[in-house]
Amino acid sequence: MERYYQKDIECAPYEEIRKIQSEKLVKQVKHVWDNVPYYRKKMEEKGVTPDDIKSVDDLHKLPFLSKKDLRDAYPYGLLGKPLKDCVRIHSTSGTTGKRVVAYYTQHDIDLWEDCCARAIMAAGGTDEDVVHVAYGYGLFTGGAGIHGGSHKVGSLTVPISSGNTDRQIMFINDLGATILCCTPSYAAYLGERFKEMGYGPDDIPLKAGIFGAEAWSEEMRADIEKTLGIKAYDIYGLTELSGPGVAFECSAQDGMHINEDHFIAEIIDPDTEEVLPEGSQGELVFTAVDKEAFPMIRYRTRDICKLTREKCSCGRTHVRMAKPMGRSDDMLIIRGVNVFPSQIETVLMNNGYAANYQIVVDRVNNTDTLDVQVEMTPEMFTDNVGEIEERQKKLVEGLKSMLGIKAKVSLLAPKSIARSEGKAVRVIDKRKI
Ligand code: DLL
Repeated sequence: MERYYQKDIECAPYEEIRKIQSEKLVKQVKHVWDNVPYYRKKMEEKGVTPDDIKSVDDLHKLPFLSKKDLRDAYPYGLLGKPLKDCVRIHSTSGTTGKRVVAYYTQHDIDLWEDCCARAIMAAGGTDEDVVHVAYGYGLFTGGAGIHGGSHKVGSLTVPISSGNTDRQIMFINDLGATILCCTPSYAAYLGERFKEMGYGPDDIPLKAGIFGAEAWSEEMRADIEKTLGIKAYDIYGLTELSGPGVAFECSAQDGMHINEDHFIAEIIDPDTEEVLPEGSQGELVFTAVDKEAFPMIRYRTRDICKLTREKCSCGRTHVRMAKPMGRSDDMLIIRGVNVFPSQIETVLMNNGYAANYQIVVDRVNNTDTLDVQVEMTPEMFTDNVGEIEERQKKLVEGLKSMLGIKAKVSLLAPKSIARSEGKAVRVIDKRKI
């Protein structure tokens, strides 16, 4: 049995977790009713009062919160505590419209860092580890959250932030970093750079990686694990709910345990808003039952995934979420067919390509076009036209069978697509421009 950070709670029987959630939910609903006029109005409009909420079974009676509510209530409309009790903000990296600004009391920071500490422990971290935090620091939650979690575990924390890849490599080597934390696309880039510099997996001190903040495929995991010689763990979270650590992977690497003592998860049909049974694919909705300053109730994440309560070999009992397929707003509709970038990534990686690709969507003569541009790896790079055509044909067929529609494939020379230090931009949709 591996070490647990908070075994009592992480391995508690379902009934116990449900009891904790119910007690906290009742309190939290009362808290927002009393302190967040914006949400109270939403409850009144739906004809529900705190008296109607007696347990988790009543959750469905409460109104949803959406990104639109966050925009409408910007900047202070959803605050659950006076500003004098808040100690920090973080914000999303959204490029359009107003950013989401999330507030934290010291209590909120503590519970968030606790969640991140659980994630680090679940990835095998201890106070003997050197945790290299290459998520961005600043308004983004990645750096600060993992940093706080690493302190709680007692690991030596390296707050390097993102960027300056060669310096990252020097620090990893010189300090003997054992756990790398960054986006999966940046981990892939670090792997590529290590390889170019002549390091094989056995020459790199890292043993584990905690990667999240964007969708990544199982194929990409295998690739990163092989290049860096590590076990790669997924971590999920969003600014509205605190940041990383809402859910994390354990040694089973088979779905992410949601920290259910703090967050109640539901899956809904994004169109009808109906709650779906366990195992169904739909939009993930969270209720944060402990957060004081920014108390999200039934927050619609727009992330599409599934939940399972099947027993996990690690012993943890908290519900697991599958890797999100992507956000409902990342989903492309091409000639009427739903396409997730992660499906394209799977085809590319199954054919031996690395995750250096871009998806360009356009509309020509009223018809949507899909152009998948992918770099050849240095090993496959050639100027033999016949060979390139053969490769392109294979990818076109693979994409057709995965997506059901025809895509154009462009094979590019190695290093022609810009590398990302944070969340990778994979899709260029020219139809919206
Ligand atoms: O990305 C928080 C985070 C930082 C998570 C570091 C993990 C590691 P936001 O910038 O608010 O917060 O973006 C949240 O990113 O709704 C998902 O769409 C996506 N996302 C986060 N983690 C994963 C993951 C941070 N493991 C949005 N897999 C979420 C897929 C993820 N998508």
